Amino acid sequence: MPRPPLSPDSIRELATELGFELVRFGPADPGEHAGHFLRWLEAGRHGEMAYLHNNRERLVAPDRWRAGVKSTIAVAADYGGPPGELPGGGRIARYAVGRDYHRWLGKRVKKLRSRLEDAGVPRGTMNGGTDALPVLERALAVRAGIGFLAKSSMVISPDRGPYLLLGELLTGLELPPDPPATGTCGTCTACLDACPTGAITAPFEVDARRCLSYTTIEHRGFFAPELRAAQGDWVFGCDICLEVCPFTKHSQNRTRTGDARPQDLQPHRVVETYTLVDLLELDEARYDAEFTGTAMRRATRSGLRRNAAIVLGNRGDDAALPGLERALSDADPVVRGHAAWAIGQLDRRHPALAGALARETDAQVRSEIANAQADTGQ
Ligand code: B12
Ligand code: SF4
Ligand code: SF4
Repeated sequence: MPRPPLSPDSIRELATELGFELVRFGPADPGEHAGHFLRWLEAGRHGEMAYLHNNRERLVAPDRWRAGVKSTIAVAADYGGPPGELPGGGRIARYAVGRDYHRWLGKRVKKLRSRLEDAGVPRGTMNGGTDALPVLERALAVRAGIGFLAKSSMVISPDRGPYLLLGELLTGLELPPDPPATGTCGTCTACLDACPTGAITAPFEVDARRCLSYTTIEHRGFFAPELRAAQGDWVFGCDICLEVCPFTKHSQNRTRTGDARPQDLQPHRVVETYTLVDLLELDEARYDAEFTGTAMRRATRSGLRRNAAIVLGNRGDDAALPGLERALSDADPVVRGHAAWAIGQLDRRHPALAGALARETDAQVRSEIANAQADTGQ
């Protein structure tokens, strides 16, 4: 059995020096979490995230794609902080406010790997990343004792709370497993009660198709009108089930603002400067030049513009009408359709809707315009 060239304590120290708030050792397989994941897929709760279904065999058994893997070095970064808000309104989930975590956290995990290699762990025997490997990161983190599995399906650290980004290094080293984290949800149901879409269908069960983090980020194209109103002010992702959680007070970055925050967590320029109308009118060149390096890029330009239209409709501010009217002539049918919905929320008799219907040729957009004009009793 290969033994670590470094003691487990020195591995922990190295990882802590690199800035990880939590470092724990556990098995390199998801154990009993695998069955739950497979049932979740079978129920179709992954929606259009086909990569989860296509990679299911690798996800539930890392030794199928990495022979000899024995342990996980599970790491977590506490990213809690003030709400992410665009100037003039429109909310961004906290994890996406700063630099893209795939970059800064991913780089940190790679650094840990190269430090361990420098210390004698054979090169090429470890795989690491954050949201980059075909693994169930929450399962590995729970099994390593980073946190407990909460009713919101988040991994919550009793010491740091729910605002944790997870990463891991899978290794062939035998590392002594850490004990499970203490803490449970107890009788609390705050996240189930607060979720605006009912996406937490039961404790520990999230139907991704209803989660705003899915509809605003992963879902392409049009989405169900009843979920648009529930989106409220959220332009990208949603933090409600974390915000209402009593464990949130344990996040040690929660109250740090401005320069007191770690640099990677400081708001990206686009979050500080873009208004909802700027986002609605985002062109390809600015999207490429200004959104590179943000997690928001994942939603695609069309998705960000669609989300901005929905939030403008939800905010009910007539000042958004000129921008929404321009969007009725946009080249992207998804933007046209959601702009029509938003105008309908503000004023269903608005003449721009009739004008748009007269020239519109796309069947789905035509139906959006007709629905926007319909008397819904508002
Ligand atoms: C797909 C995905 C999503 C989907 C689906 C989320 C979901 N709850 O299923 C969507 C797009 C909705 C999403 C949303 C968010 N996500 Co996400 N997402 C993922 C991803 C890529 C895969 C997760 C997955 O496989 N889901 C399927 C479900 C079934 O598995 P699971 O979420 O791991 O949940 C476990 C439990 O359900 C458990 N389980 C449930 N019941 C029971 C019962 C028993 C007895 C047992 C043993 C286990 C068990 O089994 C599962 C496996 O452990 C991971 C990265 C990764 N590769 O793991 C990030 C990840 C889970 N997401 C993350 C984050 C931060 C978020 C958001 C907070 C982002 C935001 N603010 O907008 C929200 C949170 C919403 C929520 N309440 O879950 C973090 C979670 C960190 C943490 N502390 O838990 C991850 C780990 C990314 C990372 N590297 O940090 N996400
Ligand atoms: S992220 Fe928002 S929509 Fe998704 S489960 Fe949590 S509260 Fe519900
Ligand atoms: S809000 Fe309550 S039920 Fe939900 S995750 Fe936090 S402690 Fe658990």
